[in-house]
Amino acid sequence: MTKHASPDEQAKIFREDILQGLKASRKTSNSKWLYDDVGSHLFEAITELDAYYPTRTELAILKANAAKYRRLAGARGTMVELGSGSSRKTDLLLSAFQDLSVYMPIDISANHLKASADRVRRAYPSLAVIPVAADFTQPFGKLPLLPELPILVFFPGSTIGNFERHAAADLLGHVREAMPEATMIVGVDRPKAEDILLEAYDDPAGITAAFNQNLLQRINRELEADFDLSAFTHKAVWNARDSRIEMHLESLKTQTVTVVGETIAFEKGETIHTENSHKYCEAAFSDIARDGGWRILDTDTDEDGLFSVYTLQA
Ligand code: AVJ
Repeated sequence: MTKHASPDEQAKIFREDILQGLKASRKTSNSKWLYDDVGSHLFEAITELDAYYPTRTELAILKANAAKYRRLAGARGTMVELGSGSSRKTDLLLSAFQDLSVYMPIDISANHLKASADRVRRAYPSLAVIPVAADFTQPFGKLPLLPELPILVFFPGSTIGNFERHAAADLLGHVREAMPEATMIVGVDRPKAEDILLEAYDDPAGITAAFNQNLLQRINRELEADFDLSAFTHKAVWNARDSRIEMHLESLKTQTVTVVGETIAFEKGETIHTENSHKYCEAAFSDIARDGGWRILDTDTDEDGLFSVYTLQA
């Protein structure tokens, strides 16, 4: 896990990854780079949108099943949260788990992490809050866990859907290696009508567009680049073959951009592929879980079948 990467090392990793993605024949950027401070705040704003159904749907499922998850967490247990994104979901579980001992949020955005850890400490003074700033797509290093306490890993928001299938299985495998006795609760978005999906990822208020375009601003800020934001537009497309929504930034004209001294050429209509959001039915997710060494113990779904929360054990 890159938890000990210094800010300088993080900057180097960002620079090299972005340059490599922009020089590829199909330009890409890992979706984790969307989440700098500004991006994390824009994402929180997305979760409040009417068009963005996943957050409220998952919250309702968690609420309806909180007592069951509490039993799984056990008494005086540890809750490890991967990608401590939405505070509302964390709150819901923490308030239901009154006898929890430790809360360990793991997130790539150190500032976002600090803010959410501070907030949880204020709201739950008797809880030990141990934030870990790390990129959980890398193998876990040693986590400061108390092995004798039961562990519930909470991985909400369909973040798992942002990974390619093999990477999703690898990630689940890393979690199992680090915490083989744990129970895991994973939120996973499901396939549904294309118009609902497109509206959720290209909302009328333009917040998702701003979230996507912030990547170019971030590259301009951190990599001495000169992206003209008005020359790129947000695009969401449904890729039926791979059962995923893709976000792209489309170049509106033929242009060149300078990024850390390198010239990157864009054709008109060429895109940077910035995110995948896979939508899995239970059978598809079960295959990924199995490849990561987990089996589905339980499935909780809303009545419209939009979203599922799976309980996994190794
Ligand atoms: C990070 C998985 C919660 O894929 O739905 C929201 C990110 N991107 N709108 C998703 C996202 C565009 C989101 N998750």
